[in-house]
Amino acid sequence: MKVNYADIVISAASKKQYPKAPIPEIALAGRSNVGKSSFINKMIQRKNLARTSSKPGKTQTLNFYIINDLFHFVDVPGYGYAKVSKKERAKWGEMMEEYFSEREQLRATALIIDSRHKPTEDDVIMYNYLKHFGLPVMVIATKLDKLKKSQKHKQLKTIQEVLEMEEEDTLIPFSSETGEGKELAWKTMLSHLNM
Ligand SMILES: Nc1nc2c(ncn2[C@@H]2O[C@H](COP(=O)(O)OP(=O)(O)O)[C@@H](O)[C@H]2O)c(=O)[nH]1
Ligand SMILES: [Mg+2]
Repeated sequence: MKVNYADIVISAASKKQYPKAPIPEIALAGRSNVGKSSFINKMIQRKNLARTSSKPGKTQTLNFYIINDLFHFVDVPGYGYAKVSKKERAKWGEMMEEYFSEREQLRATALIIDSRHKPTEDDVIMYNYLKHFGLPVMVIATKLDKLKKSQKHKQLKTIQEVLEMEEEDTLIPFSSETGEGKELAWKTMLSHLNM
């Protein structure tokens, strides 16, 4: 996929602000700091359109990106950051529910997981949460460049097993550093978008 055009549409704090254009969407979920923004930047070949930050738990907005005027990437706020107040946590939950339960043009999700570790309890909860909305989930096992070649197979198998991934869902080994997995990620996304 050649990306000729990509831009941020809006950082939305509530439903009222979601883009109205009825174009299909792919949402990206994952733990804070797991590499969501880096994934977007790598996929669209832009160094810093999606902001990568060292301050986890900061963004409490849904960031909508338009790609080639064809579809949206939606960067959903990360989870699992310890230093978040109860109030903020509740607000995050409401944002998730508001988006995932009602967004009609949402076609699939990408759940970004750190390939170096066993999925966390929060990762498992998020996978099941997305499945409960009937969504296809692409599991992106990122930071693969940080694994030794000999560890890759075992780690990928662990991810698949711990999440109890369903047949329809694709596990995609990925690295935002090297670009490994980019083609499979595009192929899978475009099929979910019917493109
Ligand atoms: N080595 C390596 N580092 C990565 C990769 N993806 C993300 N990072 C780093 O992980 C940190 C968090 O990335 P970011 O995209 O901001 O995570 P987000 O909070 O999920 O959006 C940054 O320092 C990135 O440079 C990857 O595939 N390989
Ligand atoms: Mg980010």
